[in-house]
Amino acid sequence: MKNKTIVLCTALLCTLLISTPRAAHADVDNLLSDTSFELKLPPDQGGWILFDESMFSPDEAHSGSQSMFNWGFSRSVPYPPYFVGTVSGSFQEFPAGPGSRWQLTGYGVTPTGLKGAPAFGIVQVSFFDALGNDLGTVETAGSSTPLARTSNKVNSQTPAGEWIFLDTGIATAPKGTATVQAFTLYVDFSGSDTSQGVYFDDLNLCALKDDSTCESI
Ligand SMILES: [Ca+2]
Repeated sequence: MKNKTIVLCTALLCTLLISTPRAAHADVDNLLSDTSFELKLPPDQGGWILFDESMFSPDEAHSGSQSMFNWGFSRSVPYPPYFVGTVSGSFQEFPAGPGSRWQLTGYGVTPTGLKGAPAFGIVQVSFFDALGNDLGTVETAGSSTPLARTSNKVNSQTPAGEWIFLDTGIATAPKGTATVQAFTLYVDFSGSDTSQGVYFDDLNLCALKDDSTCESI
C-alpha cells in the first residue's frame, strides 16, 4: 500500500512537471497577482489596490478581455495655476530590501488620443521604509528629479488605439527600504476639461538576481 502511494504521488508530480513548466516559470518570475486584470482579485486576496478614478474595464484589452482603466477630469479654472489636476491609479506592494533591483513593464493604450499636456499614463516603481516614507531610488534620491522610477509615457503624442510597451528600466532600492510598490498611473494637469485616461494591461514586476534574470521572493 505504501509503495502504491509513492508511485501515485510520483506519477502526479511527473504530470505536473511535464504539462506546466512554461506556465509555472512565467508565474514565478512575475511577482504581481492578476497581471492581466482578468480575475479582478480584491486587495485582501493579493489583487490591485485602486485609487481615485480607476476601474477594471472590458472596453480595451491587450490580452484576455479586461484591463485597468485609470482616468480623470482636469478642469480649467480662472485663477493660477488655471487648472485642477487629477492622479489615479492602481498598485501592489511587496517586501523589499536595500540594494534590491526591480523592473516593471506593461502595456498602455488610449483609444481616442489624449488632449493637452501634461496628461499621461505610466508605470512606476516606488520604495518605502518601514514607516511608509517614500524613499525614491538610488538613481533619483537626493536629486531634483522625481522620487519614483517611471516608465516612458502614453501621452498626446501617442497614436490612438496603439498599445505601447512601458518599461521603468531597472530601479535599485535605497538604504532603509522595506517595501516596493508597483503602480499603473494616470496623471492629468492639462486643464483640458475632458474626461480621459489610459488603459493598462499585462504588467510584469521582476526582482532581478545577480545575473539580471528575474526571481521570486
Ligand atoms: Ca487583460
